[in-house]
Amino acid sequence: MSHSSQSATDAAHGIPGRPSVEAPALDEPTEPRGPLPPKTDQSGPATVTPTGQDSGTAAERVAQGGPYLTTAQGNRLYDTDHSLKAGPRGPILLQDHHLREKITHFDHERIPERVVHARGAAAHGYFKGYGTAGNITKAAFLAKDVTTPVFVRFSTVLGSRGSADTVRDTRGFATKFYTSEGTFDLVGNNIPVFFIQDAIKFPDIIHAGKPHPDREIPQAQSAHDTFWDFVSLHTEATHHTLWNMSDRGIPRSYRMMEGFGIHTFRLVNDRDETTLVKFHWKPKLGIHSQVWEEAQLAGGVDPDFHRRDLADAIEAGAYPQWELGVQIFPDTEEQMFEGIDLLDSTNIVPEELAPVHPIGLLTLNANPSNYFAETEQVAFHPGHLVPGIDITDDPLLAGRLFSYLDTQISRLGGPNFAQLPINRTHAPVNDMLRDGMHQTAVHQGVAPYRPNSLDGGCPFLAGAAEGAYIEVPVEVPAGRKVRQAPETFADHFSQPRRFWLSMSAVEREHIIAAYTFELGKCYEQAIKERNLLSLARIDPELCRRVAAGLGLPAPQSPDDLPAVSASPALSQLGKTWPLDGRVIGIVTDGADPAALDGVRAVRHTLLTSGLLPLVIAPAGGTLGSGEDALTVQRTFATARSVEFDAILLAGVPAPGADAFPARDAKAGDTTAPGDPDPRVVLLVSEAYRHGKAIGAWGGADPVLDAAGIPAAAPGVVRTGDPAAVWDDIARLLGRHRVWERFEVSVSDG
Ligand code: HDE
Repeated sequence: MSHSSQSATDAAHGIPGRPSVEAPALDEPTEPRGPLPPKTDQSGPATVTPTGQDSGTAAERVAQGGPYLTTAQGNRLYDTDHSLKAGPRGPILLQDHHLREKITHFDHERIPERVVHARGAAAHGYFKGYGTAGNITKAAFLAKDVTTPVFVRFSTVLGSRGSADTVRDTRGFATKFYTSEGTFDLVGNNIPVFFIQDAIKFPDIIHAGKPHPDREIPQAQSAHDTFWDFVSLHTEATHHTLWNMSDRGIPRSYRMMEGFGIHTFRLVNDRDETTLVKFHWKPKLGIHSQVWEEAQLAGGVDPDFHRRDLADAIEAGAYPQWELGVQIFPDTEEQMFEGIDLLDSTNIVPEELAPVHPIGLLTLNANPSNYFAETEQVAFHPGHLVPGIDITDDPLLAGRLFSYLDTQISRLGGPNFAQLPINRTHAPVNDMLRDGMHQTAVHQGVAPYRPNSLDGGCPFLAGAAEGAYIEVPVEVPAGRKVRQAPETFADHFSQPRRFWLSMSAVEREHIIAAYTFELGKCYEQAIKERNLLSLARIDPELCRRVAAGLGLPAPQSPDDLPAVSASPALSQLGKTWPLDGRVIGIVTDGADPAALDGVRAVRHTLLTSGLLPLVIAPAGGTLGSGEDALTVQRTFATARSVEFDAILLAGVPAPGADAFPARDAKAGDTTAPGDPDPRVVLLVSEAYRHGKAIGAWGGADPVLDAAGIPAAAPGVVRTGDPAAVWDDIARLLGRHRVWERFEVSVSDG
């Protein structure tokens, strides 16, 4: 509201004594208007359950409504920019309730961040069961043609809320299924094993991984002494750490990661037969990673890289999808499968031994409309189960069943967090939980206890026929009370060795480089040496190469390295994948109309194929004119290679220049007039180094030459025809990277 129209409004409202200050008119609305209609993604979880029960009104969810600004008590306000004072230059009056309410509320806007998994991004979606699990579970949401709303939160583990997305870390993959039988949370990770076998060690591993307590550095990193100290002294952490050091620790996108329930769960069908399972999420787009330098650059250039990627893809309609699958094992007394202890969460069962059976499809199709209300306040818990899904005695899972409820009480300020809109179940609630901090329900009746004779005996108890959750009455193994792990938990190296043997040569090179980097960041020599001892027990070549990088002698590997076979399913290479939502940078100087026609044509092809083309030019604005004008989306100043999965160089040299994109000489330049712009050369050389496909037409050779790219370099397509260039690039992109470009000297897997 401009000041001049403000005084007019004041006069109309009869507010005395407001001086009229002449100020330039601001481009703001001067008439109150109703709230904008809600965006399609603002509705949150459905408010009416499949059984017709109201799970919270839409009005409670969208707190702001109506044309006028009010206090929390609903008083309309005439000014929110000036405190109430004794004269314009006088002291502020304590009686200014609006000032105190506004500042007090602001003072308390932050809640404690999650102690782990603080940094996250989330989306709404739905899950459709295939009905293929009916034989092993009675869970209704897995039945054919049942659609269940979901909310999924992805996260890093170690970093604070404001840390970078692309750090080397495990990623959380937590799914809340709002089923008709109650909420089921599958609180998993993108790595199928965990650091520890018993929950009692969780505070220890997290203390070791978090920043050092004296200086609080490093943020969101495992490359420091305390982490590697822990890992070397707790060899059960070797397997998870190896996954972290592999490409799985630096995903390209949340959309391109697997998810795992990790623990073994027990399913029960309607004949009360039980089966043990491990849950897997398989991304439709395949499993892809960044390369380390790219991840580091993205951490600085765009710390929100994964958050942005997820939100942009959903907004563009490239809805990410995952298939839910289960590995199935007989529920035997010893709970072992092919010699693998199913209660030890540092183990996987190779898919070659137990295939993953698909049981449903997850689609994420809506971004949250309020980060705090949804992504921050969502509260997951592995104990949120539905009939048909039960737990096992995995000692890691047991501790989690305690921890998640406990942590929400301090994080969300009391025991009533289930009433927050994002946490509300879509099944009817009829509990006897009363009062407490932040109670928003107005419970009726006088007898919140059972049995009672005052409220007509209500509520009643359900049996199996009415869909009650009844724990599977499994035998509990008898034994002495001990603080002890079973003997089968003692093998910490055969599973890591299997992982190493399953990697392709280029993936092994990445693992070697990651260990060399992380251990190279440690100060204590003893910590490096102890970790080399662990590497020697995984593989002699891995140990020798890392030791060479650290400048330390490589310890001898034992003669009896575990005799395990590779699991080809663990490698990320060797397949081709859909390109939905991939980001393609098209660099042009916009000088030649024919070249722009090529850009338009390729852009159209990309858009209609579900990819995201971004036009990069020397300056912002538009290229060409009229209806065909192209909007510049990135400039040479704002574009950096890490944003793109492939680069296209489009155009011909600007008239009079002998190179593309030509650059005007400026004072202090080391480049000559007509040399390619160094920012474009950097873009291309980084993309090349990171194994990205590069296409060029119309005079881009000087850029490629300046970037040091050889004439016959793999994955660089130079022809005259833009459509042909794109066809080749699309084929290359299906393999994610031009793997041939990476130097490999390790032996092949
Ligand atoms: Fe968690 N974990 N965790 N965790 N975890 C939390 O709960 C904990 C573990 C996982 O997006 C906390 O609400 C213990 C395994 C995810 O909101 C806390 C142990 C797996 C998320 C907690 C584990 C996970 C969490 C912190 C060892 C993969 C983020 C905030 C026994 C299967 C969920 C919160 C979200 C969050 C405790 C181990 C996954 C403190 C004690 C194993 C994805 O309760």
